[in-house]
Amino acid sequence: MSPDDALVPLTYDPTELDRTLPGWRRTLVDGYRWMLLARALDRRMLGLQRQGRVGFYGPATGQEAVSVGAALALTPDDWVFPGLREQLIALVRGHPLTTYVHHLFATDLDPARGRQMPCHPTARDVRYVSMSSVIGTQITQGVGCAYALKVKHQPGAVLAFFGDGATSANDFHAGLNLAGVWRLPILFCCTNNQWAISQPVERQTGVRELAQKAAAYGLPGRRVDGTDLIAVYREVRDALARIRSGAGPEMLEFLLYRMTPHSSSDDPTRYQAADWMARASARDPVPRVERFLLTTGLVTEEARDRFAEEVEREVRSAVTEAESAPAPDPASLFSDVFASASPGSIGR
Ligand SMILES: Cc1ncc(C[n+]2csc(CCOP(=O)(O)OP(=O)(O)O)c2C)c(N)n1
Ligand SMILES: [Mg+2]
Repeated sequence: MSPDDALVPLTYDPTELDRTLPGWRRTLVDGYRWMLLARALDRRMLGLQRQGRVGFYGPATGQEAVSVGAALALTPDDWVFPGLREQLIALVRGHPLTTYVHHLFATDLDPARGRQMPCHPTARDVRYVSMSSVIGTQITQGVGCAYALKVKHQPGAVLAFFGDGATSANDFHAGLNLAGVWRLPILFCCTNNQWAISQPVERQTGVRELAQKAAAYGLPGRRVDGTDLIAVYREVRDALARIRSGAGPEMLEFLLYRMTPHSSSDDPTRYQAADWMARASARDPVPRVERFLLTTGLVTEEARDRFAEEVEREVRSAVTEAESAPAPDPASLFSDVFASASPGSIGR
């Protein structure tokens, strides 16, 4: 059996989508192209990391439908507090790919000037807040932002992303608790890729579905197929509509498969079952949406090949630009850190 035969297809009826999801054709084609770009970026960056040209990389292969589906459901007023694998959201919202690649290479044109770990970008232009690597902290930070939106009567909602492992961290419980008490405009998005590095989700929690944890804090929680771009887009769009109308916070659990090592510092062959990748490939979000688009005629094979070439070119050109950019001046170490440099500091 070829991997294509094993693929679990998306089985939506286009006339039903016309009725329930206005604009879905354009959204899906755009989303598919972004997913191709993310995959090209992962391939290239993992290769560059192995060559010692990038320090660290946390791939999102297998998780692209969540980032793209969510990003396409946002408005410019919304804020994103990402986990390790949601950089694509910043790109879909308009953060330039070259700026993100400058961040990965820690050049002087990285908005954080090389002070953040690679894959932890900050994209102020699109309300995408840099994450701390400490698991779960973006949850309470997102809750703080949602609280600010509420007390200042500002429009918009917050999306806070975190993995399955983070649902066992203190910040998850503190964050959902306060959001529930204060009825804050926040959507908690759990990307359940079934692994916290080498710890499988069933050895981490006694609940059947992580979405059930939301009930403890008075929030609706729902499990969604995180490998289905249409399902993600629809669920995030609908949840945000409820949240914006003042209905209070919610949690979505996106079930998906991590299709790469945890990061460039990991070797999953030491702990994953031999059939893991075969099971994951059957639900690979990219071929799933691609096959649907080809079958419905929304994308032709020529357009698919053209997209694939274009995104490769975009990634290549961003890498070329970043590799020729200067490193940050060591004297800039304290810039933006202190109002006035302390005695003895560089660049006084
Ligand atoms: C408080 C804390 N404990 C441990 C770690 C080490 N660590 C980094 S990633 C990770 C697993 C995270 O798993 P999950 O939340 O499922 O996210 P995923 O990486 O699978 O997307 C761990 C334990 C950390 N960064 N912070
Ligand atoms: Mg995980």
